[in-house]
Amino acid sequence: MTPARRRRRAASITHLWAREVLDSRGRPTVEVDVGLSDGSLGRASVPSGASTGRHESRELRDGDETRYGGFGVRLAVRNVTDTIAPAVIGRDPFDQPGLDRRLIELDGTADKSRLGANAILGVSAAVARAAALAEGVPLWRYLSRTAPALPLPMVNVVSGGLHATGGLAFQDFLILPIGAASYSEALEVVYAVRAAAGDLLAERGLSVLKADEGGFGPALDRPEAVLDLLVAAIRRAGRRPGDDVALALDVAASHFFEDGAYRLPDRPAPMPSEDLVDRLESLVDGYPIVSIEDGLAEDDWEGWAVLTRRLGHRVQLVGDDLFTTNAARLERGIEAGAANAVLVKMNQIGTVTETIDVLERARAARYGTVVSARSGETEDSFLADLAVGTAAGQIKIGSLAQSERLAKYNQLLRIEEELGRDAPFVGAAALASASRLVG
Ligand code: 2PG
Ligand code: MG
Repeated sequence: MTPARRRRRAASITHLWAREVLDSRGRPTVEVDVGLSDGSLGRASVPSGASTGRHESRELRDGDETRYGGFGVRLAVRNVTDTIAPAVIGRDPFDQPGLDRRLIELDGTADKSRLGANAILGVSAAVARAAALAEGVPLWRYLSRTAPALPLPMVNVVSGGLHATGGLAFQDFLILPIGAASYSEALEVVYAVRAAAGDLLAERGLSVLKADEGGFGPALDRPEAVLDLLVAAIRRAGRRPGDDVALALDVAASHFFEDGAYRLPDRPAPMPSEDLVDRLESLVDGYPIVSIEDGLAEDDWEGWAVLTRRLGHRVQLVGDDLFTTNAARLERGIEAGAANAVLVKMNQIGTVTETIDVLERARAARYGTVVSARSGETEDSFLADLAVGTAAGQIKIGSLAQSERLAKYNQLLRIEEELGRDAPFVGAAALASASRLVG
């Protein structure tokens, strides 16, 4: 049953508070509480990336090495309580665009570095939660401007790059349960494949210790070795690679791009973009890969256009560091024919409204959309509601492990229940929304 929207009662923001809490890496992050005149209370906490793009909005860190290695966020917390609170108390909580415009104006910088994107997003998201409560509707419904739908999960099984220490240059090796008919069935499939991958690693004497997002971080150095492992795991789980379960990569190529070339540990010489595209093409030829994120670096626009011409008709090409959930960068990509999908992370841009605008622009341009968590997360499950409310189609949360990831997977289970037996599930169709895959 879809809960009906209730008539909005007038309410105003009466209370705004922030505190330092810890994220899944044990580092401080900002948590914000918002109180409304009708008694509704909204709370939100902010995630944090490790493989951050250069063009992301800035999170404000104290830099005081005597506390949490400089990662403290007391300055950002103070910006909420001392600067943002006086400017937003008294405002209408239902006017999210107006609130977010005010926050942007108050900060006054292009990258939200004065008040901190962490301070700003905490307020923006907490107000949305409070407003949903005041309206008496679930958050996904409050955020929705379209028919809601449960997303296809894109789930990390093996990690490399900056998220693990095993020696893999590519960051995420993911599975997509494309044969599943519902979100909950998708989770069952993921569980089985992930368990089989763990067994295969253990049988080979490789580490099953968890990386930052709960995936395995084995000492393998070639992407082919991981992809072989995943294909074997899919088969061992009794599923068909490419039909029931497909593969995806987050290459996170910005992090091995130096002085105009790509440097991979298993290649002696630095490579130009074209060589990395060749390498990716051979992986697409050899494995059931349906999606590649950040196949090239964040400012390699020409390379991205080549990559998209070469592979965009065969696989989803997702811009993460390339777009940083930034409307202007997405616009440039649409014009240049770079990528055919966008990764959407609220803290890359810093407000709820700007995030939803990017999702809507991508949809209008027939780019695929993947709502994503960060490698540093909290128990906040906002992004699960965001993915459903905007019918984003795909969600990337990390592995099926660790409470900060499960908070989101579990919230999607609750929403599936709320939506009822015929809960709309985007499934494999999500991949076809990347325009160049269709034509
Ligand atoms: C990414 C994310 C999530 P991080 O690159 O897509 O996997 O990582 O949060 O470290 O940027
Ligand atoms: Mg990424």
